[in-house]
Amino acid sequence: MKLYGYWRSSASYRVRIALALKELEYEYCPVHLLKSGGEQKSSEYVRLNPAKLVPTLELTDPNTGDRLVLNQSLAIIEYLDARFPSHRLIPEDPARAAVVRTLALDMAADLQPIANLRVLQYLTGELGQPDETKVTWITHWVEQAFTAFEARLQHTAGSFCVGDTVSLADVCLIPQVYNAKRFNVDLSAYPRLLTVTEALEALPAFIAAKPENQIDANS
Ligand SMILES: N[C@@H](CCC(=O)N[C@@H](CS)C(=O)NCC(=O)O)C(=O)O
Repeated sequence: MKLYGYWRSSASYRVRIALALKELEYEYCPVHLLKSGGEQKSSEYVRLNPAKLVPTLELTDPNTGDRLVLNQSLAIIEYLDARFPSHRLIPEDPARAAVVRTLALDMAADLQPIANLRVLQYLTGELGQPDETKVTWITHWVEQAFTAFEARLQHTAGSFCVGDTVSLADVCLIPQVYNAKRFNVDLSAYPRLLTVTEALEALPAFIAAKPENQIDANS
């Protein structure tokens, strides 16, 4: 298996956590999002993902022997969860699965895309906004998303986001906390979220997947 990603990409970070939780071996292929105007836009990478976004997972389908090229972190994680059910990230119970997906989508669908690199580059580039606007923008959307997440956790959390089992919700939360900290967003208004984060950050799979622990860190 090959994972094309970038150390600071939250969508890549999600897939790294899932792979680590399932103890799957893979080759990590860095795609630098800033160098040379962004390697995600190179013709070589666009053949893997026409959306010009990381991550991409490349692997062989065990049933057909065909090469599979998967995009969209949540689609990748759902695939891994179905194929390698050793540590289920999406519970089998439909109601519990819906709760897990709700929290996961709060982070991966509603928050991450509006703080993505190309959105921020458009703000400060084409729209001519100063760098401070970028920080104001990120802080505003993180606060909206984390306020709702904190309220949800009051009903769902145990040691982790949903009860005491690590799920897709946790896999999606941690990369957004990393991003929020990177932009110095004050997280003191979200005590439950911080408690869950602390518990998750101590787990070996989450440590292995950390941006700082990747071969392309600080590149
Ligand atoms: N919904 C996609 C989002 C992927 C995405 O936004 N990737 C970002 C990094 S987290 C990216 O490649 N950004 C490059 C850019 O904005 O040019 C997924 O979950 O895989």
